[in-house]
Amino acid sequence: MKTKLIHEVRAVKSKKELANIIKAQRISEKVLRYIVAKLRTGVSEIEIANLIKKSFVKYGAPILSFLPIVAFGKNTANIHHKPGSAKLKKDDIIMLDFGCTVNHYCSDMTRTYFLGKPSKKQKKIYENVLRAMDLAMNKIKRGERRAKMIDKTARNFLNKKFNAKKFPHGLGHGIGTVIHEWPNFKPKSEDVLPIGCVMTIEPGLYFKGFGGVRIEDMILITKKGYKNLTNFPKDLNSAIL
Ligand SMILES: [Mn+2]
Repeated sequence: MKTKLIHEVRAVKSKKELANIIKAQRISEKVLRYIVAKLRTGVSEIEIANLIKKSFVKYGAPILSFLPIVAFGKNTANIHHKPGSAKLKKDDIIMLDFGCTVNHYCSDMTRTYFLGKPSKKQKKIYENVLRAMDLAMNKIKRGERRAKMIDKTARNFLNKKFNAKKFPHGLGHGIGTVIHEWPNFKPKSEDVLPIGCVMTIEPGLYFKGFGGVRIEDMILITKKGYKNLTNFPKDLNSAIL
């Protein structure tokens, strides 16, 4: 019998571990609901980031998975934007990426919003990112467990519609007591997803000087396919504020 390496053992979550991840995710969803209601013109990225941190404290999960990403307008083209003094303007794209920990287990979620009716280009970007996500998830549903093939499904679709450089990161990652753990969705990944691991699916498109869209859910890999652990709308209509 092949000895399992520690990262392979760690990837498969017990019921208890899973319950912690889900609890962390539910708290994040509460925070996101509250934050979305606070998105008005004139508010700054830093103010929203601070509000996110405060809300997690209020909901009993003060330890975050990572520092919240809050980006407005052109800043959404920056994958790991550090919240700054930029103020929210009408027609801006808004990117929110955050998560918290419960008993050391992390959650991770990204949503992108439009303050006002999106332009044709904004809409096209959003719809294609969402479609790429769907395609990847359907691939998993149909039994694909090779990380690189799942990444490829989303990547090939986006590369056909846009320049290949516009999706410059992996499709997602394992998540547990650390925010990024094995396995990884990347073009050159040799990882095979074990049943019981929790993965993020987070395609994105980024246009320097214009903005970007990333949408991220967490899924549990199951015998039959997957279970989406994220319970927060992501259809285009829900993304228009
Ligand atoms: Mn992530």
